Amino acid sequence: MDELKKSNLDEKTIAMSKGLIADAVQKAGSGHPGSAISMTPIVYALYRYVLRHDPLDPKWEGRDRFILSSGHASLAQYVQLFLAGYLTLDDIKGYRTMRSKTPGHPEYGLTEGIEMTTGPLGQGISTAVGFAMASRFQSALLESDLFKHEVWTLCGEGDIEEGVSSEASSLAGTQKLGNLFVIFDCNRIQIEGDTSITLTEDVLARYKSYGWYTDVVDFNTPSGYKEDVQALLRAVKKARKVEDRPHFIQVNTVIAWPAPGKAGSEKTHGSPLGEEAVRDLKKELGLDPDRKFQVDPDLLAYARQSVKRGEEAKREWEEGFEEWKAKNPENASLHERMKKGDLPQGFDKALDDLEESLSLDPLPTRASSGKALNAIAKVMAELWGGSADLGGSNNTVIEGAASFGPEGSGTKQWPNCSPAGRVIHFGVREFAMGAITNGILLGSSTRCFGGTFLQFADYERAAVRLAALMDIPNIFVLTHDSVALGEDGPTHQPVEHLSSLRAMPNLDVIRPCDAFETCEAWREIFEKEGTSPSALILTRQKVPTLSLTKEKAREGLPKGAYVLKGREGDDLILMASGSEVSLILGAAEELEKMGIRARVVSVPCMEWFERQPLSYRQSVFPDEIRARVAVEAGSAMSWYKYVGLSGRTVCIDRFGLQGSGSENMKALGMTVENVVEKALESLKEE
Ligand SMILES: Cc1ncc(C[n+]2csc(CCOP(=O)(O)OP(=O)(O)O)c2C)c(N)n1
Repeated sequence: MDELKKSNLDEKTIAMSKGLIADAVQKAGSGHPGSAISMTPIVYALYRYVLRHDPLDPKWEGRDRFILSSGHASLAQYVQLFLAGYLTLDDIKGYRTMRSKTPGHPEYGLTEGIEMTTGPLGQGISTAVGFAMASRFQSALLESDLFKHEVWTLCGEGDIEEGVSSEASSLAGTQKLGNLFVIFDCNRIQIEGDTSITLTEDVLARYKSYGWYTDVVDFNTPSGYKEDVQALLRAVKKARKVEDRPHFIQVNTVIAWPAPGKAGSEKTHGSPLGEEAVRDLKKELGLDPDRKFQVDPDLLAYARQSVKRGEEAKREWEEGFEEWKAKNPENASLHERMKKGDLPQGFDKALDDLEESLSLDPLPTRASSGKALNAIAKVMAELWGGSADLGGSNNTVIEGAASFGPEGSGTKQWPNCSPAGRVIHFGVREFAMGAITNGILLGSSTRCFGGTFLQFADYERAAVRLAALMDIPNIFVLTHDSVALGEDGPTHQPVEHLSSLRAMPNLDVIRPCDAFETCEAWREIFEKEGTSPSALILTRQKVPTLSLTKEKAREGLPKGAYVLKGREGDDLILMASGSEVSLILGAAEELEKMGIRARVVSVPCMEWFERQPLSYRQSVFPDEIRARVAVEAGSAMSWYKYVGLSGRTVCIDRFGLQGSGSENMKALGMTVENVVEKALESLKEE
């Protein structure tokens, strides 16, 4: 921030950046030049003067985080990442080409300096709220300001219009996240043109009412359009003085400025400007119209001063870090373990002890899950999470822990609030909860979960998808998993949800059948290889606790499907997940009475089963047994791959009913008699 006087060099670097953006879109033949061009002064100012970052160490823990919520404007970030030293000019030339580091929308894990995948509008700004919460929690947990950093995000009207940004921003205000900074690129243009046809509220007033600090920087000055980087930096300085509220700085811009005949038009949003227009733009910017991908070495050297700045900031941080480690060995070893992703001592024992203590009384799997979660939370200090206003129903409350919130913000029901609080109250904001928990995982080394009813997983689905796409180990706890939830009726009874979640790549959908499988599901969520997210699907109603799972789940559950009861020469296979496993056990008994040997297979997680070697899969589902019945209180779709052409399904391919849980299950065919009937049918077809 001391280098403001060099504004002329700044202007030239910004002009050069805009030329690179126009060329890259032109070369790719497609892309989003408009806002990438007009956001450039903002992104440049952030990387050059505001963010604490080290291009030589993109993952440095002490860095500030920057998220481009307007993912379509990716080139605005890529070009600054190039100027700062994260990317090469060839990367810029490779924009939108296959396997390049510069895809159409920024992708987490692919490109240095990209903190999360963006593109689905609204999610960047909402996930940023999670990043900001993570920084606060982690620094409180480890009792050090070293883990406090700023979280910056740049968004456009599209993000503001998406509902999830309102959910998350509202919560950010309640949480008084003083480390969160949103810059709103207000160009009053979206794909269909002037935003006054869709967005007429006073956005600043809205953010003010959420409890945010707000400010405006207007590039449309009385003396004409001026990309006033210094005015922006002054606004940043002013905002930083306010530490007890999140910050919203609106910057009024003109899309694609200063492309002659194009600036201000929605046509620049999503297609190349055209060769002639790019030449005109370059002339306007003082660049050589005949040169493509023009980079002035002096300006590049000027921009690369970020490297030195970053190295210095990092050196200073590391000195503090070494000192802290020496003085705080306990926290330091917790920190090291969290960074490595290792499990705490006593993790297995906590679950073993819990299983030991379980009786064979029936228990809803959501209740077993609450027990397992709490057993783990006792030994895993970095585990936190909550629910979308259903904590008691989802059994997601960490008992005895404080709530996460600013000091002194407690209520009658939740009197203890603190930045180290482990119970998060998301409010009825499922989508924001998904995005925020994603941000928590991306922004810290803590572990996190979020709960709601399975029915409302659809509300948070787009965030679940981003977790799967980014390959981050989020835990989505989804209870009340079938029509057996009863009297709340069809609006609350999930039917298609299991199959629809299973259709999502890289998401492990786990539906344990009883208390033992539920404990093992939690164990495997933490012990499994890789970092894929998990959806844990749990019952509202009581289910029998089985001695069979007590004996077999530890080994069987991680394999995704296993034989609960069976031997060589079985006549048919009954398979089920969750609450329907005890149903097929009952059916197997009835069949046994008829002299039919039914194998019983519990299928808690199809994704884990698919990863097993063929020999194992065939040992569970031997090719020669073609009479098969799959039973699940949800749509049949995901079971056809296991039942084969002679098989049958006992599933629910219609909406639920008004009635008690047991009435519904009976009316919709989830009965021993029905399973037996289908088994006999399948045996006939063999
Ligand atoms: C959730 C979602 N819906 C739709 C889109 C498609 N889309 C990409 S950009 C855009 C318009 C965004 O307008 P704005 O944020 O004002 O961006 P600008 O035109 O200023 O670049 C739309 C609809 C998307 N990326 N994400």
